[in-house]
Amino acid sequence: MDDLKITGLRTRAVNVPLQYTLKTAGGTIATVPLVLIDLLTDANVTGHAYVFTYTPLALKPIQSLIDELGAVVNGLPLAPFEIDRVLNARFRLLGHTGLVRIATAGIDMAAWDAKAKAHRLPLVELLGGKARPIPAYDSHGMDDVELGTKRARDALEAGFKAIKTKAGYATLERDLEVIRAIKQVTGDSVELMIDYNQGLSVPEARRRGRALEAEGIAWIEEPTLQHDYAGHASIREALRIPVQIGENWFGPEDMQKAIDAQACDLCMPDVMKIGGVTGWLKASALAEQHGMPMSSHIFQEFSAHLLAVTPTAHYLERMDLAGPILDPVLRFKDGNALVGDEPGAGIRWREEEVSRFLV
Ligand code: SMN
Ligand code: MG
Repeated sequence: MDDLKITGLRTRAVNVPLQYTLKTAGGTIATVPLVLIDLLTDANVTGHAYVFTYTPLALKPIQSLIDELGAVVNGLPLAPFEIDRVLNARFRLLGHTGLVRIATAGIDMAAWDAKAKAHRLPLVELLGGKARPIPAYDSHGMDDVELGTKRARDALEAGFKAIKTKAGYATLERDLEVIRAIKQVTGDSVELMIDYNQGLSVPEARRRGRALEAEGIAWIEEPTLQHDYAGHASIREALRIPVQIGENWFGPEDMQKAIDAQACDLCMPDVMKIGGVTGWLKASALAEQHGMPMSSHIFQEFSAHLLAVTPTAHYLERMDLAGPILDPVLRFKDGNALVGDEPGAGIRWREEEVSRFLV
């Protein structure tokens, strides 16, 4: 079992439709460009993972990077920390960030999935944990009043106890109008989070944030430019609402810089940008040492396993970006995410749908 090796790698690029166009203050996502990874091994199991390229423009370059890395990982032991060491060294000079980090993270996730399958364990158990229901929030876009309130009602009906919506409309008054309309639907027993997707200047974030203080908001997310940790620290200083960031951290090294700058109360690394499962495990140790509640960002299938072994686990973000091409292994019940007991991370391609959306 211990001398398992990687024997090959295959990628496919797809562009998957969305039920609702995802509007954010930082730009709109109309379709979901994904690179699907199949990592072949000599254990008669194939590891599956996908990476999300945000824009179709980056789909082919990222696919091509992953394909090139196939030659680097071919023959390596199916040991993600070993692969991590090799790939970190390989990109010391270029920099292990951006598209490169996305590519290596995809391989890391597929390797963990394959290893869990080889041991016939759900990923959470391979990591030494035990599956448990993870509180999940339903994540929405900048949907305005009509769609925003409809989605809030649908989420409550589906059993969610927490919802996130996006703001950053042209004026504070418009933000308040939409937020109050949604709050009217959710009432006070459901947590409501607000995501600004980097849309505000620092002073405007302080101004809007103060106005939101009376609305009972659970967190304010990325109020200003993601790399401006000092700016986030000054917003945090001015507000009673917890500041949430992390989806744009490339590697635990970015998280460390944000912690040093005291930029946030809460964190939500993205399992892809943080460096895959291996990167997440390093990040979760940092969160624990700083007493920082840690949520996930998209990638709900892997994240449900990972949050179960995260000491300061907070919320799983339910945003079903890959839903159309996946079998629904991950389930949601009474506002919780439940991983099944099948081996791996719960990524199973619906091949017919994959063919339909192939690029
Ligand atoms: C987000 C998710 C997916 C694409 C773009 C932005 C986001 C979130 O900021 O937190 O859900
Ligand atoms: Mg966000």
